[in-house]
Amino acid sequence: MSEQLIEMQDNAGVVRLTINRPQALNALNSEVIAGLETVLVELEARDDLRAVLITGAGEKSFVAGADIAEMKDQTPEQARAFAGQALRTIKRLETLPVPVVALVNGFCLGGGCELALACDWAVASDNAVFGQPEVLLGVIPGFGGTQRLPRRVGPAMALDLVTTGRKIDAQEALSIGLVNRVMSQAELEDYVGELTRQLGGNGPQAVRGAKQAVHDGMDQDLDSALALETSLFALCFAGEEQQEGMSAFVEKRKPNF
Ligand code: DAK
Repeated sequence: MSEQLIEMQDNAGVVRLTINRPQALNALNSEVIAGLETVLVELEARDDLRAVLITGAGEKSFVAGADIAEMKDQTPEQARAFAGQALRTIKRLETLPVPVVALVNGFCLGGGCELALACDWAVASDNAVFGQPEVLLGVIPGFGGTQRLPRRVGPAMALDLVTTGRKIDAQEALSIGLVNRVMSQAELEDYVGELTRQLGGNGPQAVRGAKQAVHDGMDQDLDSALALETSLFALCFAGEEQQEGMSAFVEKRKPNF
């Protein structure tokens, strides 16, 4: 039942996930979150996975936040459990071993913005609207926004957004580094198709290693992080991919990964 709320399309290891609850602007209720977690557990185990794209159904909304109607009467214990389920799921998305791209169409608010923050890339349509409006509802972000937002855009801008609850347009989101690219709705699909083809066509172990180095290194001091990079770099030479990539260069042909 819950899986139907998450649609999955697979094209040679490039997986597109669509949060499919357009009647509520794809708001995250516990059923959507459970469905997403089920799919992510499946993806974690796949060696052939190359890239993941996550989006919301329809052109109006990526995700308009956590489900306010579901949260309204929660006790502190229920709120803690709800946040725990969402945090665990968002962490699974963030730690998938391949690049994860958020395709943001329309509203990207509250829990939606927190979901996008866990992705490696965010590509937004020019009608996208971002924000952490939780304070307007008498709560604070509960799905990681107070922690991932300052790490992405810096503490001053994060405090601006989480304490005012103001919404920003796609251009402002681009200017503060919340998203990588902004384009018209019409251009979005072609661009994302090309991006995922590019990500999917690169050396898969190298792409995984690069993601791991950036993610794990960010939590370490510089010397430890550089040592991690060296280990992962050396590991590249233990597989066939490096041979193929470098041989292809020398032989003036395209590598076949
Ligand atoms: N939750 C539930 N339903 C939602 C929703 C949401 N976040 N956003 C929209 N909907 C539903 C609307 O109720 C409406 O349903 P019907 O009335 O048709 O049944 C339908 O989607 C269409 O929405 P509108 O009629 O409002 O559409 P408009 O174009 O007029 O307005 C809007 C679009 C995005 C500006 C508006 O819907 C809106 O302001 N939505 C709420 C946005 C928001 O405040 N998002 C943040 C949610 S709070 C925590 C855990 C989590 C969180 C915090 C703490 N703990 C456990 C500690 C995180 C909280 C959030 O994410």
